[in-house]
Amino acid sequence: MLEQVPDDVVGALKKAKHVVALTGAGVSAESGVPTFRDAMKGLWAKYNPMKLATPEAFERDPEMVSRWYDQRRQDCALVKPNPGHYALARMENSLLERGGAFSLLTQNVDRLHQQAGSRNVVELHGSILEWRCMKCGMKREERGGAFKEYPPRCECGGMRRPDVVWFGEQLLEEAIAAAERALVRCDLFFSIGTSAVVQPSASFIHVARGHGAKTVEINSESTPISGIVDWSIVGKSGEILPELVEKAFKANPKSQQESEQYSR
Ligand code: BJW
Ligand code: ZN
Repeated sequence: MLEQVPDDVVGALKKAKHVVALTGAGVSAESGVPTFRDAMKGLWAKYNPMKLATPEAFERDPEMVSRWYDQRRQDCALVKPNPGHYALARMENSLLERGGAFSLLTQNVDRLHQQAGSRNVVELHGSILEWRCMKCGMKREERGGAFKEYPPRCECGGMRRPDVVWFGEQLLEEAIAAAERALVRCDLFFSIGTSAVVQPSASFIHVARGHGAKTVEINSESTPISGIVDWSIVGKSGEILPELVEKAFKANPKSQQESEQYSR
């Protein structure tokens, strides 16, 4: 296969102590999950996701918005993690094995990172699998078939909504705090498969850079941060990440030596 990862990036990962990866919809694209901006296909083609992912849209038309989310929730149950997800899980394990640290900050709501084995995952925008009652706050994971009514109702009679973060809503305080802690400590920051325009995640790269981290972008297209990062790799995360992780952590005598050197 064509080699796409610059040696410098492999070198940076080999010597990194604390890595942060910020991921977006592009990482799940090769699993068959439409990216956010591609999500309005077929039946939903006439809707604008920027307008649908808002509290105002739910208030105006809870039936339609909850149907859209329920369709996406059920689609998530049909897909599997791809090589990019697995490579990130391997990156975490390999870093932990040599005494390093890894934090995965994801904007994705599909839980595919956890399914692939990633452990230290911060769900910045919540999860589409969790639905919460807007009246009593009861939250429950939903893995079954389609809801019987839209919007689904709680036992208390309240309307239930997906436990995701919509435009104009605050991210969970714990998520922001966990992201901040990781960003100020990391020495290598990856932005992977995200259009890098939705705040506050879009500003994470500046925090990491401001604290001295080297930065890498992996994206199939260029984005507003492509000119800012130390290395921009244009390509599919499902191809780039396995190549990168294989090269940085392969268990050959040389890398064994390097990891011993590192732990001294
Ligand atoms: C591949 C690939 C492959 C494809 N391999 N790559 C400051 C200035 C201006 C505005 C604001 C601001 N601060 C806050 C705001 C408002 C707003 C915002 O950012 N607006 C911008 C649009 C300007 N932010 C918020 O409201 C946030 N809240 C907040 O900050 O609260 C405080 C506050 C509020 C209001 C004002 C000021 C302060 C909340 C944001 C919540 C976002 N929620 C969503 C929906 C979640 C539920 C759902 O899924 O429906 O999250 S929106 C949507 O965008 C979703 C995504 O997680 C998020 C990011 O999208 P992502 O992941 O980047 O996906 P795409 O589709 O955009 O891009 C995919 C990328 O992958 C592309 O680049 C492809 O090239 C690439 N790709 N295949 C590698 N195989
Ligand atoms: Zn309730």
